[in-house]
Amino acid sequence: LQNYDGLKELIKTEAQHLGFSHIGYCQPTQPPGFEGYQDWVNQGFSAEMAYLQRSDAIEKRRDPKKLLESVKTILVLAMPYQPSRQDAGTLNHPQIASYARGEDYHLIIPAQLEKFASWLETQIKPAPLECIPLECIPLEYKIYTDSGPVLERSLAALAGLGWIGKNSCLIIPGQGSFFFLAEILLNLEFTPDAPALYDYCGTCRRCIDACPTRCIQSNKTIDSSKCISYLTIENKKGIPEELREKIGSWVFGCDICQQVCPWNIRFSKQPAHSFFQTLPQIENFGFETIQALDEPNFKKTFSQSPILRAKFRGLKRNTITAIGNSKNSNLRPTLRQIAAEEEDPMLLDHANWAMDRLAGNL
Ligand code: B12
Ligand code: SF4
Ligand code: SF4
Repeated sequence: LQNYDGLKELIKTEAQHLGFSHIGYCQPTQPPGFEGYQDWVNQGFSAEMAYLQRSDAIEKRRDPKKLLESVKTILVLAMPYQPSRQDAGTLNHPQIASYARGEDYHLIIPAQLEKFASWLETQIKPAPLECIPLECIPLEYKIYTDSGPVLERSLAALAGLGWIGKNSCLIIPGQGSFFFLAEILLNLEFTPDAPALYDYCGTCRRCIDACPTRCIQSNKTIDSSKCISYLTIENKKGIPEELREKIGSWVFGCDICQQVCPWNIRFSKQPAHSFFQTLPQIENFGFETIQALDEPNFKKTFSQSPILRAKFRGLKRNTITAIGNSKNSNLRPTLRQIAAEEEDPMLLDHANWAMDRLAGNL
């Protein structure tokens, strides 16, 4: 079978040109973290994210050939985004996770991956006269970025990109963890990279100690049911009362366990590409903005933003909670008005809680 290692340098240059800072190759075998993943799901740590629990999808995570039968190599790519400059501890402004401050990566990265695949096709296509029938296989590929049953962090470690930190994020030496992962499954043979067997967390446990809800477990996994990122994005119900205070001012996602990481403090740098520039509607989002929004307005305002995933109801719930935590008594009239007009029992419950908290009763 033909090996395409001769293209590796060109591939690296093209990937960088498209915004990917790092790239690694691995074989489509069972990812090293698969058994850990199964345990994690079985112990209920995936909370109510049903897409992580479906047995057919679990089987696809185990065996990438179930995603693309002809796969020979998985290319794992990292695309950096801009870490937010906001002060992590601030209570007087709603906080939005860095990854969600720019245009939605689910819109940007697939387009870049498709461009990459088209380019690769031109590189492997032999000139018509050189074509020996058996070797002239057309390119087959599948692309993923947070969009399918793929164990992205495990594959990235297997492809040598970096190590899994105690906060469960993949960390690239000299780069940190503020990046997205993406994969291209290819029917082309490449020599795999050496897996990242190092672990530079050492005795550090800053992320574990800084996590407001103490949801980072000792085996580099998260109890999602307590993670602010889960509670403010994926969770469609009310935020459990005992956790509302811990949410602080986070209204979408949470960066704390990455912000305190020495590998981010020391190394995270401005990405070369500016895909994820903060959108004006994110920059301008204040506590009171929520009052001026309704469902259609929300959809229009955040049509290009990852925030759409929380839905209007989720963003409103989170913002009400954050107002409750703000210690800003000037926001009482805002809460009072929300409570007076609110018909949704879940949101009304949060508004009443927030009024009590702002009044210093909780
Ligand atoms: C579900 C999910 C969540 C859940 C659960 C998170 C979690 N830690 O499990 C919630 C909603 C909480 C979440 C939050 C966030 N997420 Co998320 N999430 C995912 C998703 C869809 C699946 C993750 C998963 O399967 N978790 C279950 C655990 C058990 O699996 P795992 O995290 O892959 O961990 C494996 C490795 O640790 C491996 N392992 C452990 N030790 C070792 C050692 C070696 C040598 C090897 C090879 C492997 C290995 O075993 C584990 C099991 O397989 C992935 C995309 C994907 N398809 O993979 C994005 C993803 C992990 N999320 C991402 C991001 C950016 C975030 C947030 C930063 C967003 C935010 N700011 O709010 C936070 C970070 C929270 C945190 N500390 O993890 C990025 C992470 C990039 C990175 N640098 O790691 C991903 C990869 C999306 C992407 N394509 O970029 N997320
Ligand atoms: S994202 Fe926030 S809540 Fe979740 S593990 Fe990290 S610090 Fe804890
Ligand atoms: S804060 Fe420390 S323990 Fe946590 S991921 Fe970073 S280096 Fe590892």
